Amino acid sequence: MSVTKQNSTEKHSPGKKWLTEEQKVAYERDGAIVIKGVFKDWVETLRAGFDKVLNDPGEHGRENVTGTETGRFFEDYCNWQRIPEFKRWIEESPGAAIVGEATGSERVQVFHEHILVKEPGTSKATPWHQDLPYYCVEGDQTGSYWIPLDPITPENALQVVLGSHRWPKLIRPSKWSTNASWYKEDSHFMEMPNIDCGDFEIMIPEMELGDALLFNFKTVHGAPGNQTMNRRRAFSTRFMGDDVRYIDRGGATSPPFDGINLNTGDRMREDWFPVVWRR
Ligand SMILES: O=C(O)CCC(=O)C(=O)O
Repeated sequence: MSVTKQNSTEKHSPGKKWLTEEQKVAYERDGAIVIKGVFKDWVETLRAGFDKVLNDPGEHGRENVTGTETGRFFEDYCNWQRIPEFKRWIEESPGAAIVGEATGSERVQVFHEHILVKEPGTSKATPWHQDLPYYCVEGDQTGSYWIPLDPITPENALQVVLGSHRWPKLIRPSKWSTNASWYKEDSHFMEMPNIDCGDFEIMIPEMELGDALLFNFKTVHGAPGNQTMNRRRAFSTRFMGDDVRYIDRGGATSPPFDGINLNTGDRMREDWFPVVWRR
């Protein structure tokens, strides 16, 4: 059986449940869960797509290591329509179905995918942040995957602050290099608390190849640099469930989605963000 057929069968298995009741409760309570082994057959496919983007970055490709810092921290996003491996993962893997289950949604749309690589010896950390304030969407029924494509250790894994998706206000988004405000008007956001003060429960997931960390767009997350001897590639995809709507944040978001032509409160347009799973 070809890999494509096998993966299609996986996604469309009628009635197949990917999550246990405990995992669904944990997703609601903690805003993040580790899903073990489900994406084993996809690691090679995603690595192939990842290499294509590295060799031919898109318009959003960005180097995060500058000046005297060491290593390389490169990221890029919104390439899935031109990278067949990513398109197949979005349309044929159980990823969208799992987000449907985790969020109790009737339908799931793809928002975008994202790649991140930290080469060995990269000092640059990923600062603690929430993704939602950077996005042109609002909603609670959301799911982002973080799928390592190289073996990871607690030294270079993504870390999440459990329960932070339920904080009463969104955190002020900022430019990672300078901490300058992302938007001109941001008085309605709150400042990031000191996550390392000991008051917060931080999950540092233990993951193997084929595992995924699934987290809510509001869950605070961050990662150290990569001081190991191995590359650390991570592939991510952001999916949107039933209650997700467009919001005009008063400035360019990340990703920017120029020309989206929606008003606050509109459903996300299906020609740009296709429905990839229905219950
Ligand atoms: O891989 C990282 O260091 C950061 C990942 C991240 O922030 C994300 O996927 O939203």
